[in-house]
Amino acid sequence: MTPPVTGSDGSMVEADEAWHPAWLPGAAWRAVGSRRVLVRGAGPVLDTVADELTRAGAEHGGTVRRSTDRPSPEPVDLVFALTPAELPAVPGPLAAPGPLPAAAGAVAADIERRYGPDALGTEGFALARRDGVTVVLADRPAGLLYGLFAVVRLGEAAFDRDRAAEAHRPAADRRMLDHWDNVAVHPVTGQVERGYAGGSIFWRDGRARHDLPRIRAYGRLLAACGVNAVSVNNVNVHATEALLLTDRLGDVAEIAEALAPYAVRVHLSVSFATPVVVGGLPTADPLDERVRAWWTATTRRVYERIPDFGGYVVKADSEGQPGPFAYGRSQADGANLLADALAPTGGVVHWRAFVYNHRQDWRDRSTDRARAAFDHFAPLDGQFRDNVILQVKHGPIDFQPREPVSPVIAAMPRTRVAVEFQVTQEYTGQQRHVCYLAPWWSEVLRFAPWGPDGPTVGTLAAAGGYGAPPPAGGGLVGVSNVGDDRFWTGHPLAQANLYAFGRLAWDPELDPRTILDEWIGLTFPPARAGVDEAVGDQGSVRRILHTVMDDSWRAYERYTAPLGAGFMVRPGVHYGPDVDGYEYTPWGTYHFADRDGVGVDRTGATGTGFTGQYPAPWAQVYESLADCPDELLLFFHHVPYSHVLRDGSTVIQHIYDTHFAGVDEVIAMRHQWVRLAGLVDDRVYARVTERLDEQLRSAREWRDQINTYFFRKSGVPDARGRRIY
Ligand code: GCW
Repeated sequence: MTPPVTGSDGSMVEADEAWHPAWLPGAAWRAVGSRRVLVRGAGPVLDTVADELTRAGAEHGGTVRRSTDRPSPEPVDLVFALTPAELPAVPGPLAAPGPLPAAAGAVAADIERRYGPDALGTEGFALARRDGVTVVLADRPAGLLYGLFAVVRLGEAAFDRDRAAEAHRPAADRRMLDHWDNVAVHPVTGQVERGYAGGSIFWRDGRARHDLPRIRAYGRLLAACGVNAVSVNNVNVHATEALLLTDRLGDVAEIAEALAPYAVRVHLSVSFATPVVVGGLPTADPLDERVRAWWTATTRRVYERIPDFGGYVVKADSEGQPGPFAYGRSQADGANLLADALAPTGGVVHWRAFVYNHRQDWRDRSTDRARAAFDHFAPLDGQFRDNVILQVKHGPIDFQPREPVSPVIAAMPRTRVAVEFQVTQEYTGQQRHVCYLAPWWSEVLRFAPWGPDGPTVGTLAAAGGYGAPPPAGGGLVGVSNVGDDRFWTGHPLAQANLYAFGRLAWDPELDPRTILDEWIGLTFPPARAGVDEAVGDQGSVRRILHTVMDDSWRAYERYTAPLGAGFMVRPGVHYGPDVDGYEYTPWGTYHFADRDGVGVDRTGATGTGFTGQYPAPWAQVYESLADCPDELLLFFHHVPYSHVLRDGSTVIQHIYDTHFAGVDEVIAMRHQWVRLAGLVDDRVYARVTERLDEQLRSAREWRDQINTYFFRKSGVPDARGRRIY
């Protein structure tokens, strides 16, 4: 049974019919819900912790006591306690007003001994078990919330043996989801731009939906995977959405209030032209005093209404969005204008680095879209205010299934940098294909721009950069894949991408397989207590889901665009193959296939010079045809079809082989999946089955178009004589 969700008005609504519980079904709470719990501390987030525990207790037979209740000699199994910054020895003030079990005091002392003071920060928690009591301590309320979900993840393992005290805190302070939701349905991009999960949970047909139970349930899911910020409207800000900052601020405040109990802060995407389109000023010039005054006053009003407002997200001078270029000003001038307005209240501006010429001439081989972000932003390093976070897409182009890491991430030591991923599957199967993206993101996060001895992208994103003094933190941002669909994400298995994004933002070192395992355990828990999750039906669910999902991103890569080529998709919708769809367009996304070869020469020696934007050793690795990793070959080099890859295969044979193999993998996925009939919720089963049929159809289409295209271009037959059209 799905747990009821407390509406913001305090009423209980039964969620089961309305939406799928994702990774928080009632059964996932069995271990926690059957314990005697003590919660020490007060405040809205602590109330959330206590409410969650109370609800779980009601379902599974446990009890919850608040420290504000009358002291009781009753023993407890699980303690959640806020610690004062100075951790006292028990029984001291930590124990007031009722005595805490001695175990809690001992854990506090252990943590301080092992990690020193302030080990937990604003969101961290300590977890330990001793003397039969599992103890979660935190310095701040959000830490206890994250600690609660950590215990839920552990399940019985949180109670089965002693655990040495361990401090857990997120790598990155900012773990944010950007919604590309429109308030008013846009004639081209609809209610949610690149949304594949129905409508928006926030907006419908020009208005706020006021569906607070659902927004709260969303906040709950986000907290349970570690996300702590959400921007609630599309980065392409149209006329109606521009009003969210002013006339419709109340709608934003309502969302903020619904999410606050789960420690999720709200941000807004704003248009750089708002002073003109909403404020009635003749200009939006960032250096104009009237413009500055307008942003300052407007921002002050936002904070009066939403005191914990996070800040602004801005897409400027990009794909038709207005920006400082119109006034002959730099991107730094633009970002700093908003940063100054936000500074007094502690807000930040997420300024996107996705600036490029989307009206280029395809005949012009010297312009390279991959270069654009670096060319625009690297020279501005050091010019941004401290509360500007430059939000950089993880690859230099645009969320393709394979790209190198953006060189901007390693180019700006004096700028706070956040890395942006696309959880919504625009270019990775649009939530009709199973495509578990954590292995892809993990590769990016583990990439070391200066070679194996240097920091990784994960470290840089968490720290915000690598300059001295260290910047004040960057973050990880994901474009949300959530909509009002019953399963939240259209494809039920795409929930794993949302979950994994949060977990990787919390800890970029986590292994994608481990994350998937966590997600499976939470989402598909045994229906009964006492079931061994490793054997029988439960074991099958786990094994089969791993088989279907672990390698699904690479399978997707195999049956779509080869060797880092990218963008062989149908223009506009970006679903399904269209090899030349973008080849003669102004979008800057070409593959240059001809009868002799394919790929983009981005070398310094003979190409666009993009390789020179990387530091050593990668500049040299990518420049060299011999050293360039095969999976990025066509991103960096134009090669003949006869070029031999590391496995001895030619490029053309590799294209044929991977495309046949990719489709076979989808067939195998489908075979595996049908074994889950009766073992998972019927509605999940039906939805995934239907999507796998489409995935197989689409994969075959990809295989046949790609293979046929390259066979016709090259005239080289498949060495294995398979059918090509
Ligand atoms: O990938 C492209 C998408 C656009 C999107 C843009 C961006 C919101 O096709 O739909 O616009 O990226 O990231 O701004």
